[in-house]
Amino acid sequence: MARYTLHGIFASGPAYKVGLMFNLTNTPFNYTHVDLRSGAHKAPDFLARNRFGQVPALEDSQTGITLCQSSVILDYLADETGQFGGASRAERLRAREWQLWGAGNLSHGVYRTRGAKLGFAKFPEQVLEANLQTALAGLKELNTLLEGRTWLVGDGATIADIDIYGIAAYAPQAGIDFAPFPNLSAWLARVEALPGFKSVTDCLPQASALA
Ligand SMILES: N[C@@H](CCC(=O)N[C@@H](CS)C(=O)NCC(=O)O)C(=O)O
Repeated sequence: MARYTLHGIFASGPAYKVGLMFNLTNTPFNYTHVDLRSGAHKAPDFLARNRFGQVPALEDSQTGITLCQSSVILDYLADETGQFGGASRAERLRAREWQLWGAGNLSHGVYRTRGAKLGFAKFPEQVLEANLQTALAGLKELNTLLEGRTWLVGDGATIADIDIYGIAAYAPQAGIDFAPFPNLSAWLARVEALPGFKSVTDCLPQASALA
C-alpha cells in the first residue's frame, strides 16, 4: 500500500498537477476515482476530505494529513519528497507567488474555455468570450515573463513550473494555439522533457487503482 492516495478524476487539470508531481518525483500513489457526474464529490465521505467538494484531495497515511487545493498539495509534496521545492526559502516563496498567479490569472480562463469546448460546462456567449480573453491575456503574460528564462523560478524546475504547466498545457484542448507564444512553447517542451513526465492525457488512471 502506497503512502499517498490521490482522489481525483482523470479529466481534471488540478488533479493532473498532483499526478504529474508524483510522476516527476517517482513517488507511487494510490488513486481513487471520484465520479463527479454522480455527485460523489458532494457526498459526506468526500466532504470530510475536502470541505469545498472538489477534486483533487490528497491523503497521506504516514502523517494523517488530508489536503485539498492542488497548489497546496504540490507545496506539501515538495517538502515531503524533497524535490521541486526550490533551492532556498526565497525560491519557495517565489514559486508560491507563481502558484497564486496561476490560480488567480490563468486557471479560470484556460480551464473554463476548455471545459466549454469539451462539453463539460456551458456558458453564455459573452462569458465564453470573456473566459477566452482571460486565458489569452494570462498566456501572453506568461510568455512575456518567460523571456530569457529557462524555468519560472531559479535555475531548475520547481512546483511553480509543475503548477503552471498543469494549467497552460490544457490550452490546446481549449482551442488555443501556442504559435504566438514562442517562449511559452519552449518552456512547455522543457517541462515535457523532465524525467518521469506524463502528459495531460496519460497521467491519471480512468478508474481507481492501488500503487
Ligand atoms: N482550486 C482548486 C480547483 C479544483 C477544481 O476546480 N476541481 C474541479 C474539477 S477540475 C471540481 O472538483 N469541480 C466540481 C465542483 O466544483 O463541484 C484546486 O486547484 O485544486
